Order: sequence, then structure tokens, then C-alpha cells
Amino acid sequence: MLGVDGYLGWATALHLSQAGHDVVGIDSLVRRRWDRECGTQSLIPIKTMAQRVSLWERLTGRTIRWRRMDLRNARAVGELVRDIQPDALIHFAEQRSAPFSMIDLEHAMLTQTNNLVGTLNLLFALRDYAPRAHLIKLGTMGEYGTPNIDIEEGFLTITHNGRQDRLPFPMQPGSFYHLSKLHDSHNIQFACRIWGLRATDLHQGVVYGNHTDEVALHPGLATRFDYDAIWGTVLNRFCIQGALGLPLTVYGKGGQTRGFLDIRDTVACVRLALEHPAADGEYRVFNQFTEQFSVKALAEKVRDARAAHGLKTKIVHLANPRVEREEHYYNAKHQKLLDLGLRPHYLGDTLIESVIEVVEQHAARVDPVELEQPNVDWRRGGTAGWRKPADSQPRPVAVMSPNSKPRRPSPAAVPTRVAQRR
Ligand code: NAD
Ligand code: USQ
Repeated sequence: MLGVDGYLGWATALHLSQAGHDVVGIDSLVRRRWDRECGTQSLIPIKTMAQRVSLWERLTGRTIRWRRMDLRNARAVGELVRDIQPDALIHFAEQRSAPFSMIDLEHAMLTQTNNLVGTLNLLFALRDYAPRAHLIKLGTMGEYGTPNIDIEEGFLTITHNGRQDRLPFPMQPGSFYHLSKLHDSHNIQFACRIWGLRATDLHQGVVYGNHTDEVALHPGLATRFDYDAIWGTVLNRFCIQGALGLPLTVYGKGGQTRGFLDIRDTVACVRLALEHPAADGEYRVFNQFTEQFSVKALAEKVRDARAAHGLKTKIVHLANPRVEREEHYYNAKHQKLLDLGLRPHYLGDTLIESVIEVVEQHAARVDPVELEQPNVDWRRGGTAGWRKPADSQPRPVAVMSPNSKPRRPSPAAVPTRVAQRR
């Protein structure tokens, strides 16, 4: 399990360990460093890896062997694969934020070298030491972009000038991060073709929620939960904004449509891929999401869930910091994991409510500035003050909507319980 200290890696490691798999967890802990550099932090406090694995062992009697390692270190990766002879490598260990990759040249390069070099090292280690091991790689639905045709699961049968072939689906990623996932996909597919490796590329949609059966066993097993403008994903952000009575920040018109899934389905999908491996030499793609929504529809769901408790929530349309289609056709297939037995947890008010409850428990840790103003623009890069060291002044905040004038934050502008800064 590579990327075991992350939001999804930790929850998946616990799920697989609980299911009886022998898990070795690898991470460089670089994400904790990137948080410090960006001035961001998980809403839910997370323990160190050593504390988490020892608590897991105490509670369940099951061992997760934890090792700190940077996947960019080819020698260490080779020795790891040679020594443990894994049945499968589950690879979550990448820089995963689109805004982070768009800050400037340095962050675009960091994202692509980190992600591509790590994956290449794994591919060569598999070739040399464990060619029959199954690589399960976390890719992303964003590799496809938003074409004006149905999105298939990885491949498209095309007839051209009277001849037919099954070819990789045309891809149009929307950030240097999403491009890194596509470059990885090409490298993995190539390695399967020339070396006969076997791989499953999970083109995952946007994940929401923070609760799995295993994580819920003890507060000390919590997985990270991001909400800021660099690391927080959209529904998690909307739930936190809703919980704090802040406006829900839809970028642009909000017709952007994406595939979404509950974190409980992430862990279930990875397990399904693991327990139904690809054949020797096979490169397969599963589209890993359960429902598709527009951003605006998600904001309305959160607003309606709050309204059921008599609470009023405002939706604001900010100038879109990203370059992306805001109104478009979207119909992505996602049948293969259902065929393997996935039983989805669809998005309902209960999920929104449960996330909001968690937010309320940790409200004192929220920096409301992080919830209002996107600080990376696709055209200009990181805007002034994108980096927010702990001792810096608050960034200027402007919330633009038809009904509100730009404003600066003041303790009175946010509920008092969240006005405290770190
Ligand atoms: P995360 O940032 O919480 O976790 C990633 C982990 O990988 C971190 O703990 C980090 O320290 C580690 N890591 C990064 N580079 C490394 C390296 N070179 N060597 C060793 N460890 C390294 O991210 P996440 O949300 O858990 O995402 C995990 C994977 O799932 C990523 O590959 C991401 O692209 C993919 N994904 C995530 C989402 C989502 O909504 N969170 C959706 C689709 C796909
Ligand atoms: N958005 C808003 N308001 C916000 C935040 C986001 O309208 O406050 C919009 C964005 O403009 C975008 C959509 O919501 O159109 C999704 O943004 P996101 O930040 O939730 O997701 P994204 O940047 O695509 O990245 C996340 C994960 C990434 C993963 C990807 C899956 O960070 O690791 O690969 O989701 S997917 O989107 O399917 O490619």
C-alpha cells in the first residue's frame, strides 16, 4: 500500500487489513510537509503513522507493517519489491491536488516528477523482481476531460476509413496534475504491453466523506480531511461551508459535471480490484465513481439538507479560477466495478448530515479564509498570498455573488466558534 498516510490510503489500508490481507504501508510523509508549506491542515487531527498502526494493532490484533520511503528513490523501491514479494501493489502515493500543480512552474514540475518518477520506479521494480504482482493504480476521471460524447471505461472502438480498432479513449485533462495521471496511464499501459505486467488503472471520481467502518472504530484512527482551496475537494468543502453557515462557493456557472463517490466505496472498489486481479499482460481501466452531479446540483443538495433543519444557506458563484467547461454534456460509464459486485453508498442527506456533524466537532480548527477565496488561478498561477505560513496575516477575502459585495473577513463575518485562527 503506497500512500498509506493519505486520506484514501489510510482508510483503504485499514479496510484491507480488516479483511485479512497482510498490508505493508509505505509513505514519505511528504503530504504533511506540503501542508506546512501551504499553511493548510486536515480538519480532523490525525495521529502519526507510528501511533496509528500501533493503535490498530491494539484494537484488532492485526498488524500493518509501516515503512517511511520516498517512491522517487529507485533503489529503495526495487529493494522493497524484491524483499516483500507482494501479490499486489496499491498505488495512492502521488501529489493529488490540481490547484497545487497550477501554482507555478516549480509546482507543476514537482507534481509531474513526483508522480511520474514514482510510478516508473514501481514499474521497473515489478519487471525486475515481481512481474506477476498486480499493480492497482489510482488514476482519475479527470484524465478524460469533458468530451461531447459518452465516456467509456478506458477504451473506445473506432471505425476509421473502413477499418476498426479498440483504442485508448481520447483524453483531455484539465490541469498539470490531471496530466500527470494520464502520463502515468500511458507508462503503465506500455509496461503491460512490453513486459507482460498486469495492472488495473482506477479512474476515480471526486471522493467525499470521512467515515468507513474501520476508521470509525476509534478517534485515533481518523483519516485526514481537507477543506481548504488547494487540497479540499468540492463536496467536502460545501459540507464544511454549510456547517459553518458560510456561503457555498460554486466556481463559475456550476454546470461542471463530475463523477463522485463515497470514501466507503473507494475502499470497497480497491478491494474488488485486488480480489479480482487483471490477467498477465492485461492493462484494464475501471471508472471508479457511483453518481455524477453538477457542482451547482451538489451545492443545492447541501443547501436543502440545511434547510431541513430550518437553516438558511447561501450559494455564491465566484469567478471561476479554473479554465474548464461550465456547461457541457457528461455521461461516463461506470459498469465494471458494479459487475464485480460493488454495492454503492449513494449520496443522501444522511451523509451530508454526518459530515456536518464531524465538522461541528472540529469547528475550532477551521480557518474560514480557506473556505472563501480560491488562491490559485489557472491563467495566472498562485495569486498573492496563496502560501499562508502559520504566522502570516490573513489573506484578503473577496466573496463575489450577485447579492453580496466583496468583503474582508472580520470576526463578525463568520460564526464566532470558527473565528479563531491557528
Ligand atoms: P493524499 O494527499 O491525502 O495522500 C497521498 C499520500 O501519498 C500522502 O500521504 C503523501 O505523503 C504520499 N506521497 C506522495 N508522494 C509520495 C512519494 N513520492 N513517495 C511516497 N509517498 C508519497 O491524497 P488522497 O486524496 O488520499 O489521494 C490518493 C490517490 O488517489 C492519489 O493518487 C489521487 O490522485 C487519487 N485520487 C484521489 C481523489 C480524491 O478525491 N481524494 C479522487 C481521485 C483520485
Ligand atoms: N469547485 C467549485 N467550488 C469549490 C471547489 C471546487 O465549484 O469550492 C469545482 C471545480 O471548479 C471543479 C469541481 O468543483 O469543477 C471539482 O473540483 P475538486 O477540487 O473537487 O476536484 P479536482 O480538482 O478535480 O480534484 C479532485 C482530487 C483529485 C482527483 C479528482 C477526481 O483532488 O486528486 O483526481 O478530484 S476528478 O475530478 O474526477 O478528476
